[in-house]
Amino acid sequence: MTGSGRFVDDVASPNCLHVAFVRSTVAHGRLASIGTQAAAAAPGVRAVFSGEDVRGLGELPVNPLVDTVRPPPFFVLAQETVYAVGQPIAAVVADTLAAAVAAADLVDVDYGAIEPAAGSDDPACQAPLFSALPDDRAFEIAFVEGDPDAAFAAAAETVSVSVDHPRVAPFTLEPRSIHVVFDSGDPTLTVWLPSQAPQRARRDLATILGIDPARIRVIAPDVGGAFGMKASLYPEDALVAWAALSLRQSVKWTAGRAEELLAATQGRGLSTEAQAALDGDGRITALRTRIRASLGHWMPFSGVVPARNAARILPGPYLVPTVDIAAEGRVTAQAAAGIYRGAGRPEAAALMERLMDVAARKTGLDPVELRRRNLIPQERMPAATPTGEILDSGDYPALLERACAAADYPGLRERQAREREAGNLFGVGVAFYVEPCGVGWETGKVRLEANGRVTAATGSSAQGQGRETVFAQIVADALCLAPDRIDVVYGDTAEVPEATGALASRSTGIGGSAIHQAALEVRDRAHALAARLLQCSPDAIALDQGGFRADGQDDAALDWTALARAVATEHGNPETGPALEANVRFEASGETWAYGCCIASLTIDADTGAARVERIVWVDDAGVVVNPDLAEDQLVGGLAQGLGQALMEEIVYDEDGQLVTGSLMDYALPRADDMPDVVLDRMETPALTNPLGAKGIGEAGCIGAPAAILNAALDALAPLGVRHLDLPLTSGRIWHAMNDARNEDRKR
Ligand code: SMO
Repeated sequence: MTGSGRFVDDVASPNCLHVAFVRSTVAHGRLASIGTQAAAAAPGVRAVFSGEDVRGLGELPVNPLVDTVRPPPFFVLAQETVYAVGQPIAAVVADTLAAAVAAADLVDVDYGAIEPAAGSDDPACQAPLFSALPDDRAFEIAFVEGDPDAAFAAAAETVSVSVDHPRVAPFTLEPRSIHVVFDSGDPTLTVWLPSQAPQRARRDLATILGIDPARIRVIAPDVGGAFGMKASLYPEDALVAWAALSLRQSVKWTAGRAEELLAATQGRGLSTEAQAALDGDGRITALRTRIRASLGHWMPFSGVVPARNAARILPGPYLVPTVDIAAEGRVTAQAAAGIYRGAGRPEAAALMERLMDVAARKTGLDPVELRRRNLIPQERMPAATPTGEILDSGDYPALLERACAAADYPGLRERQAREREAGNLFGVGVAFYVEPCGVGWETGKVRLEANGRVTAATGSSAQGQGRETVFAQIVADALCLAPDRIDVVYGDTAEVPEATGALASRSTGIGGSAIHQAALEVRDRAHALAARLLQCSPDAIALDQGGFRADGQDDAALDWTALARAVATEHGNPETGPALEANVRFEASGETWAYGCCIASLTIDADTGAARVERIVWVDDAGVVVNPDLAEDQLVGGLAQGLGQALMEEIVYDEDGQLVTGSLMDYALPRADDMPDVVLDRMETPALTNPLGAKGIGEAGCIGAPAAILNAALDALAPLGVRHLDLPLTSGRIWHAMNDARNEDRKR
């Protein structure tokens, strides 16, 4: 905001070279030849690299969450074949960016005969599919619980829905960037990289380059948004690091906007369908679901996550005993699909919430009443789900009632009746959602410095969420200190060698708990030290804002500055150690699940089909909230992205595999004036899996809001007989749906 941030592209190093990539202009082709001579001879050019130069490099590890995953090969630069438009084919390294870009234009790529190879023709993958890879199925996932066939045979009613989620662009304000500093006098390669997981980036880069991770230091300075898109290493990153090693000189690259649309990972791209069996009371007895993911031509580290999340989250917040859930990922001739804010959670929510509304229509029950009958009751918490998850805590029915009260749901339905009477299209959409917040561990280090300030080093990296503020609060609370006395550091493998990183809404719950425990450990050791210095029993002293104080001795306090001085004096004392420092690796005892409910009200212009979301009333339960202002901002920011997905965002490839939405002229991002009124409320049910009781909140806006908006749009159009809408809900799509329904009507 003030211009004082320091992003990777701001980092300067002497004699740094610049890279420009030559990218495939076709979705599938055999590389007959790559003419690099003219480019190599151009002014300022140091090297032109192509596939053959990087043939021996290693592959990017893919998270083995699905142990049978078969990722397509990872190419730093294309080898004999190109698999998607935008795939890097060659890299020009030059003294200036302008020289690199100009020379890249001179590289002459002959694609030979372009024959679309026979690949999957599965229309559900929504892609032009020219996959020439031997197996276009990279993974399968299945969950079966109970006897689905019997449950469906016994059903009083069955309903089915399908929801396809087009791919969307994560669109971080700061594009991808990497700056590799090579210093011949220093065996360590310093890699400036805006990564959510700098420690994993270091490991993966070492794997690809075939060098010792100890030779790499990754630093993520200020990061201008990530949203999952900056969680994995990219082919371009590997090339830049390899080029620095090969040329023994610093090298940098920053993606342009168009390159991001073309070659950054994209989100969603899941097509989903489901059937539900209902008993005579409107309770879902069984769920059958098929999920298909279009993966693109390579897999980032978390490539299986969206489909896996969507599958394992089902049946969401509802009590459904019997399930048959299958998911698969297919390689397609597109940019790689990766995790993006929500990562499977929005898809699970949309599917269940569509089913709820369709079931309500079929049974004649109000959509809220139907949800009431199906939500997991509070007394069942913690609840085991049919996919093997444990929903740790929460009161789903209470939150639903709270959302209905906040939205004046009965009032909305009355208004709807009036609007319909007047010939207006007005819809109300309810969406309940759950937000699993990650498993595993994170590191935290708290140290009392000699000057009395406190350093808190966390493995939870930061991308603009306000991490420093929240983590300083956590440490301040534990140490009875003002937050401005605490310096929060992160994102540097030299400071924090081991970490998981900022993913899956886990940072406050897991990373915050690590830092909280480290702070408590420092506090306890300081307490013992203070007792010794004040010459009294530990029971006789207490910590307050002024420091440690013996009972009844108001003036004789030992504050943190005095303690720091004492520690420095006693340097080498085995009891206090060289510094008052605690290192913690906190492992959560399980996954915590945030949840919430959005109620959207929306109008549709009957002439143009333009949908306008008027208002979203939203109750979220993220467990114990450390900083309410930042929590609200996470919700609203996520909502803006969720609104974009629901109403306008869509990556489009044509049937030749060309990217149609390659610029902001063609790819619609929501703007300030698209935002509805947002009314927020919250519940705070502590998480059971971490000592802070915190759940996640970062992805909620992308999860609940799109499903509520989709339901609201279909609710608005229900009188016309429109039963299905594809996302995003552009005016053109809605207009066509209305028109088709009217024509159907006329035929009847
Ligand atoms: S989509 Mo998140 O960065 O796990």
